[in-house]
Amino acid sequence: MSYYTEKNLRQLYQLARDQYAEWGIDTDQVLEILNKIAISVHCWQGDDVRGFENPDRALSGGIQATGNYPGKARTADELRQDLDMAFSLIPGKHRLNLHAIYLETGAEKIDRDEIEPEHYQNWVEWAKERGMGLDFNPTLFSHEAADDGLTLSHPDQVIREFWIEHCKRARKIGEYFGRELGTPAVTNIWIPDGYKDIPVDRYTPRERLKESLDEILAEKIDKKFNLDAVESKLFGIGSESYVVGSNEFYLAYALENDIMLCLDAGHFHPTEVISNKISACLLFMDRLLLHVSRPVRWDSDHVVILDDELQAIAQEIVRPGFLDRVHIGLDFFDASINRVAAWVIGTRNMLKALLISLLEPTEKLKETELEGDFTTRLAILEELKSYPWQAVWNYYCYINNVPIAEEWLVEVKDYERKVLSSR
Ligand code: RNT
Ligand code: ZN
Repeated sequence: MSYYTEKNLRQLYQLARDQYAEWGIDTDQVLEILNKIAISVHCWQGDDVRGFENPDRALSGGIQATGNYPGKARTADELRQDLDMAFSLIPGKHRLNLHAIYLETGAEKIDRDEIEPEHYQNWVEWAKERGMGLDFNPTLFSHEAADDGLTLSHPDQVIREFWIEHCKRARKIGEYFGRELGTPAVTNIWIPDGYKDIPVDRYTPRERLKESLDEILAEKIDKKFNLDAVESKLFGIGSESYVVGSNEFYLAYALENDIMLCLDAGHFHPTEVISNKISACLLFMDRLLLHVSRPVRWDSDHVVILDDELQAIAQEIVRPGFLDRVHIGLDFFDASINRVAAWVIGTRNMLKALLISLLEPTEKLKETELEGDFTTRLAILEELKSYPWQAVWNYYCYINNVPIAEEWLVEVKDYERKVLSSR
């Protein structure tokens, strides 16, 4: 029999509750807050960023899913089945983040400049049945019009216009999601544009990107339905020397145009962290989108683990009360492990990090900081690391009817045997 009986879980929770109460933390209230946080779970972990447009098409754009673990989703139905499995092992109600290449067109060939809301109708129905919100991304890679690594900043106007049209339609699809599901979709634009080697002209491609974005965003869409975001990057494979959409570019663009900036944890210099950018950005902008990821030596998109940076990200959202202003999206794709497990591990870790932050006596710590008592600040922060947040987490999983601790893995292995292995 499992150690995690109702009796044990409740007892451990009571003890933890009393211990946190000593610090003035109400764990019941913390769990209510945690329960309202919707993580935007990315669909593309389920099939190594391939999509259903053309399954033979290789992934391009300087991003890579490495590994060949069996059982990846080959159709939208398979992907939804895998997502249902993953969500059944994650506590709380979350969102799904779709890319344009996850469209369903039957036998019809629909190019990127022809996408319509109807091609995503099955996703909307699926989300509706589950009371979930959807987010969206135009796909400006894995397509012959992006094969030279340039899209919205391309010197060829015809190619630029093709991608502009794609992005305009993506925003309308975001609007459709928002209308249908009663929660705004975040439509995030990321482009791969850049050069492998040192460019002569860094200015003009950026000027072209600005013009393209201006055209894409010209139509005003009610923020009740769609929220626009732009995602910066430092470099990619094949764009090592120059990326058009750099952080300075998009930070300025987002501010000037009252849209959201997307900070991806893997898109900066190796020791530069997005946790330190949240407070600065939110002084000047209403909202932020995060792509929580884990870069290992480069923008490798490893599954998110409960490391220091993940906890720092959560602290920077929770401590100043930014839960309503930060959209937490995940962005990783590991093809070397069970993909359902990857979703479960990464999303549960994001939630654990948020829980740990919510259990912090922040006001008391701030007081010691203001008094200049940095000894106490460091001492308490370190002691809090061994407080029994696990008991609170396990209890949270229990009241949400999802497996406790590693028990979820049994279900994933079972699913692998029964479903994934026959693909
Ligand atoms: C690429 C960006 C981008 C993609 C997804 C698939 O470096 O992080 O967000 O990962 O759009
Ligand atoms: Zn990203």
